[in-house]
Amino acid sequence: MNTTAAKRTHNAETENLDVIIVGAGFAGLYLLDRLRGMGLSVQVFEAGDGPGGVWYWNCYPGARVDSPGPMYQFSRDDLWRDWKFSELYPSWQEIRAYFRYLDEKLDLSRDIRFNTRVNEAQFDSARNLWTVRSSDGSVTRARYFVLCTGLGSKPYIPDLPGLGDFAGERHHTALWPQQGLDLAGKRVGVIGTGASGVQVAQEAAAVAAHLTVFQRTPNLALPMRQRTLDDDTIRRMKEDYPRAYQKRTTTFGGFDYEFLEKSAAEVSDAEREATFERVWEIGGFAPWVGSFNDLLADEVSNRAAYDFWRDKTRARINDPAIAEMLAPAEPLHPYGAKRPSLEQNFFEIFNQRNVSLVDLRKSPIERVTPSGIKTAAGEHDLDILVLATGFDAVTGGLTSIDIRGTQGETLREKWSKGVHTHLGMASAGFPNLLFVYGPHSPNAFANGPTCAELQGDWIVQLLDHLRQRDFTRFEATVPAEEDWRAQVHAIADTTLFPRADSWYFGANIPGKPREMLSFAGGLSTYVAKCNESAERGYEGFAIS
Ligand code: NA7
Repeated sequence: MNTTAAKRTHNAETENLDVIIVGAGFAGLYLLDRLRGMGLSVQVFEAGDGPGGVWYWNCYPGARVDSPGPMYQFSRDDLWRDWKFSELYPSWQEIRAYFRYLDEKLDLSRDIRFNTRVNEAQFDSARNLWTVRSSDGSVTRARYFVLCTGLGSKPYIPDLPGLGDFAGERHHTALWPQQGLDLAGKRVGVIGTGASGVQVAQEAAAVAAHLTVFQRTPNLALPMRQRTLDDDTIRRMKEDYPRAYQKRTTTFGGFDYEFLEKSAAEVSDAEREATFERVWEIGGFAPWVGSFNDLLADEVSNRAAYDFWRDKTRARINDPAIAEMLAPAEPLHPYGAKRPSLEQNFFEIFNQRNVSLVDLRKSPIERVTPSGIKTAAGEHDLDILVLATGFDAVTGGLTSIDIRGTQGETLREKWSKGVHTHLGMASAGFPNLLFVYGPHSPNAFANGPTCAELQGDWIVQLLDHLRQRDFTRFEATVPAEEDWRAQVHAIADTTLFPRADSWYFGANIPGKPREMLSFAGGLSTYVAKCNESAERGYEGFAIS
């Protein structure tokens, strides 16, 4: 490997880098810092104008993370000692400030080319190098190509008839104007009630002349229990950070708590109810991945959790007809089988006179008109249309780059017949290519920074292993990826996840194969399997 700095001329050919990384979010920045620390030459390409990954793009009103701030950071103590988030669940503004802090502290930007989108990458088998072409016209070559594009980097905009005719402001949540957009006094429509729709609706309800929420599937949203953190609270919380950061590497979700060691089926009715109450009071994802260990696998236990959620939620909604739309008597899918959002006052906003809810299952959108949305039940006049319609999640960030391996086909073509990876980090036919937080890793079920660190550490070790032995090429084998795919699917089949149409299965994108995209066996189990492969000399990889 070339350990001296390579030439980095823009709009020119740059040879002999060790590593090209795409994406300057948690995963890309962690690897940049670690790989530079090994003495490797690294270039990061980032389409946004600053670091932060999703937090560069998602600047819509109310955008905030669903993980508690202490968990939503790197665990290195020189990076958390001086840093503080002022709220338990930080806003996009504070997360961006955290990324600026990381940038200054670790001097990251000098190796990041912002406003530059990677369009194409081609593997050169004769030289074991990737050639990467970017939107600024540059051509860059490196031995290793690492994609840190995150699970939500390709926004999904549904093909609604007349969408282009809308005369007002229309924005997808992840393509929100960087200068902001004032919703005050406006007639705002929000299509979609996932994490983004819930957050933007809460903000819009407070200031809009009228807010219309267009819901296709009710969100079984959980109480965020947001709170501001004063200095004293932060100081006390920090005393526990070392334990919490250690703990988060050993759990299912990469948080500092775990499923209970009990099933809902084995306890008395009174204990079950008391436990549901306790995790409800904790809030956040505790009622999802900190509750009974059979909730996501056993139908009866799952139904008990749904009924508890439904009754708590309905009690907050005045109009019984609206309550039935938001929290139906009979669930549309198992509890927790689609990702629950965290909400602050989402259900109460529907008690306001300036907020209305449209059930798209009963009255589908017929077309978007210049003045608003026409559904089967009537017309809704709007000044601003918010498309909170989600992402071509998990795979979209990878398949939207034209990545060509040794078989002549692109990654997109290969995965159009079903995603194949080994350990959720590499794919046969694409040597020296790695991805973090990608398909068949625990991404959807794991806290981002924890996953970035643990997968990042594994990648650092792999590249060090290759360097120590003067190897220049590794590649996942076909049998290994067939086996990993079978494991990912087999684990999913023991759960209730397949019973919902969710982005976990690609079911939100028309034409996308319906298959489990995430490893649902838990982050700690996943890391153990990755380490097992490493201990056996990177079993499942051909190395030369
Ligand atoms: P999500 O969670 O994918 O939510 C998208 C929402 O948009 C969801 O409610 C969809 O309804 C709805 N949707 C999508 N297409 C349509 C059409 N054509 N008509 C009506 N409604 C539609 O995306 P988010 O941005 O909220 O969150 C993504 C993740 O980012 C989040 O989970 C965190 O991990 C961070 P559906 O449920 O499919 O019926």
